[in-house]
Amino acid sequence: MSEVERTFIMLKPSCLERGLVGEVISRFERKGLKIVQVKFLKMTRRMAEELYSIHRGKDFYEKLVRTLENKRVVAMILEGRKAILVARKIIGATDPVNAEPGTIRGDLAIDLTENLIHASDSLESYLREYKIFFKDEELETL
Ligand code: FUP
Repeated sequence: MSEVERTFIMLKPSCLERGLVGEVISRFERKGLKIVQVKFLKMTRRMAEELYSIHRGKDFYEKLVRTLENKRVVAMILEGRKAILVARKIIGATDPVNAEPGTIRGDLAIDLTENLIHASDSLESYLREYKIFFKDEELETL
């Protein structure tokens, strides 16, 4: 069975505000992951709630949704060998304080909620999350 898979990545508003879009995308490309699709878009409250639906009810949920609501993000689909696991390793631990140097969060972030980037953590998450941002026909490779 092929190990090639896809993953969903979202560069958070803080990543755009700090001018780190190129730096972050370049780290994935240098690793060997291919960009299948990429787009800038403005997040609605509904999209933010859907992306973080597993955290609904937690004390940080409202703050988390507000960091995305009506803000510009970059959504993308990456492809490569074990892409879901590889992207999570490149990103580093959720809390940038614990993220290892050499990872995106370890090198470039310090705030927990504004930790620059989101990446699907499982195939199940990927299949749910990419649909919030992309139509299937947008992901067909030519
Ligand atoms: P991750 O998949 O690494 O983005 O991490 P989680 O799904 O656990 O968390 C989702 C987002 O909630 C993270 F980007 C950071 C934020 N968060 C907080 O703001 N406070 C917390 O206590 C935990 C997570």
